Amino acid sequence: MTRQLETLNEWVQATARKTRPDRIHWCDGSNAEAQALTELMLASGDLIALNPSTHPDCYLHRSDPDDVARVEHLTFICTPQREQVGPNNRWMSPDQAHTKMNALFDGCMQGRTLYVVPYCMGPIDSPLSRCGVEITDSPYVVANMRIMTRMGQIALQRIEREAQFVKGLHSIGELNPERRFILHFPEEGLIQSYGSGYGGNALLGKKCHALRIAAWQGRQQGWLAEHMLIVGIENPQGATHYIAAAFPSACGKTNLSMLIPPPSYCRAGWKVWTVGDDICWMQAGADGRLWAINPEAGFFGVAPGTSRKTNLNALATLSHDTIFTNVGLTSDGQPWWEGLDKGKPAIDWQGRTFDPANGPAAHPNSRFTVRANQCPSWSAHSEDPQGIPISAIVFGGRRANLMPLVFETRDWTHGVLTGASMRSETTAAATGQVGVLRRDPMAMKPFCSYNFGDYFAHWLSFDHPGAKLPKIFHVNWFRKNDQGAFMWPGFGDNLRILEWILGRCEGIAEAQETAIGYLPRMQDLNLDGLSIDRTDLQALLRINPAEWTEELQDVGTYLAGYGEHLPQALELARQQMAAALAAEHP
Ligand code: SAT
Ligand code: MN
Repeated sequence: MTRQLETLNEWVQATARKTRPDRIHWCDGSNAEAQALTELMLASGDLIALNPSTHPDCYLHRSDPDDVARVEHLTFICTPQREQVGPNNRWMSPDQAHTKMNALFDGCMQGRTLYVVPYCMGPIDSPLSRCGVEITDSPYVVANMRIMTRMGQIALQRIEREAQFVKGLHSIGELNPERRFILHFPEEGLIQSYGSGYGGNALLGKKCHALRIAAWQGRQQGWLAEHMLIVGIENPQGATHYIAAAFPSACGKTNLSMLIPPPSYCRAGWKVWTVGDDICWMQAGADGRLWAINPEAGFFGVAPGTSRKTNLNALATLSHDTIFTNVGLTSDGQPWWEGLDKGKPAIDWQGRTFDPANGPAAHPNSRFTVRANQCPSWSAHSEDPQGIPISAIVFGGRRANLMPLVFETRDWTHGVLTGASMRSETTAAATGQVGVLRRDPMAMKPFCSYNFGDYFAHWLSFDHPGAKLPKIFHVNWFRKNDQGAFMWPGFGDNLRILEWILGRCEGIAEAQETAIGYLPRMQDLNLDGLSIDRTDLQALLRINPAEWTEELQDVGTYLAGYGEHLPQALELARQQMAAALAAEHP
C-alpha cells in the first residue's frame, strides 16, 4: 500500500474505533454498488420509487422536517485565532471544537455502516481539481455524492498519486437540531459535520470543501473558489465566450446557467452552454486570463419554480436518474412542486395528504440531484483539464429596488468593490427568516471561511501587470415596480443582458457613463420580440442619485467593520464613486 493510502486507511480505522460502526464499506463508484445502495434505501424507506414510466430511475427522499436547509448559525470555522475568520464567520477554537465533536461522534455509528467515499472535485485529470474523502453513515449522502462528484475508484487512484486530500467526517447522528454542528478546520484540511443529512450540511464535497476549505487554500495558493455558475454563450458567428456569475443560493443560478434563448435569438443562431450552476474555481493561466473549472459533476438545484417556461433544460435533465428531496407527489407518483405547470399535488413533502392549510406541497428549499451531463445544454468543454477562459464576471443579488438591471464597473478594483457591496434578500436555502435584505459579498457570506477583508485583498491581488482580467458587471433581475410586480421578465430574456455584457468585453456595445459605472441605454440593448413596459425598462436603466448616495454611505459603514483587514483601495474607490455622484447630482 502506498503512503497516501496508508494515511487514509489509518484515518478510516481511527474513525471507526471512535464511531464504532457495524460495517465499513469502501465505495468504488460502480453501477452495481449504486444499485445495491438504492435497494437498501428502498427497503429502509429512505427512498421512494417514483412513477417508472414518466420518471425512470427517479426516487424521492424525505428529510426530517427539522433538517431541510443549511444552518448558518451552527456552521463554524475553527482556527487558532478568531481574527483569521473575521466578523463574517462563527469561530470556535480547534481544541474546543475537537472536544465537542469527539463527544458527539463517540459510538454514533453503532448499528450502521461506515461508508468511505473518495471523491474528486473537478475533471479527474485536471491540475485545477482537488480530492477529498468523506466518511459518512448516510447511504443517501453516498448516493448524492456519487452524482455530485467524480466518486469511487477513479478518485482513489488520484488520491494515491497526490500529496494530499481533504478529510470530511459526517454522521447524521440523531438528526437533532440541538446536536448539530458543521465545523471546518482549514489548517488541518478537515471537515466535521454532525446531526444533519441535508445538502450543504452533509454533502461535504460541496459547500464545505469546494467553497469553505477551497477558499482558504485558494488564498494560500493564488486561486479563487467562488459561489458562481459558469455559462458559455455561443454567438451566431460560432464563437463561445464564458461568463462566471455569483448569486446567493436560490436566486436563479441554475436557471441562468441553462438559459434557453428567446425565439429571435434562436433564429439568429445563439446557443447557450452550461458548464456549472453553483461553484467555480478560477486561476490565472500562462496567457494572463482567468481559467475556470466547475468542481462539481452534478446539480443540486432548487425544485420550486422550475417549469417549462423558466427552465425547460432542467426539466429535461431531471426526467430520469434523479433523486428528489422534499418535493410533493401527484396521485400517480410523479414529483410535484409549486410552479410546475403540469399535474397537481396529492401528497406533500412530509408524506401527508396535500392540504393547502399545511403550506406548500413541496418544501420551498426542496431539491433535485442529477448528473450534469444529462442536461441538454451541457458543455462538451466542461471536462477540459485546463478549464475554460472567463470573459466576464457578473455579480447579482435579489433586490426589489435601487440596483439597475445591469452596469459595468470601471475597472477591477471598482468591480471588487461592487462585489464586496452586494446585498440580497435571504432565501429558503438557509434556515431563518426569508426576504431579509443583508450584505452578501460576492454571494460568499455563508461560504468565505476567512476574514472578508483579507478575501477582498486576495481578489485585488489578481490585478497585476500582465493580467488579462475579465470585466466585472452587476445585474439585478429582481427589481419590483410600485405595484410589487417584477419589472424584468428574466429567464431566457436575460440573454439580452448577457449579449450586451459580452459586447462590452469585445468593445462593440455602447453605454453611457454614470457615477456608478457604465449603463446601457435602451438603444444599446437587443429588444427584438421583447414585451416589456417601456416605463419599467427606462426605470431599470436609470439610477437614483439620492438612494445611491445613501447606499454608498451604508457600504462605507459596512466595509469599515473589517477594520485593518479592509484594503485601503476599496475605501478609496468608494470615496471616488461618492464624489462622482455628488459632482453629477449636486
Ligand atoms: O444546500 S446547499 O448549500 O448545497 C445549496 C445552496 O444553498 O446553495
Ligand atoms: Mn449554492
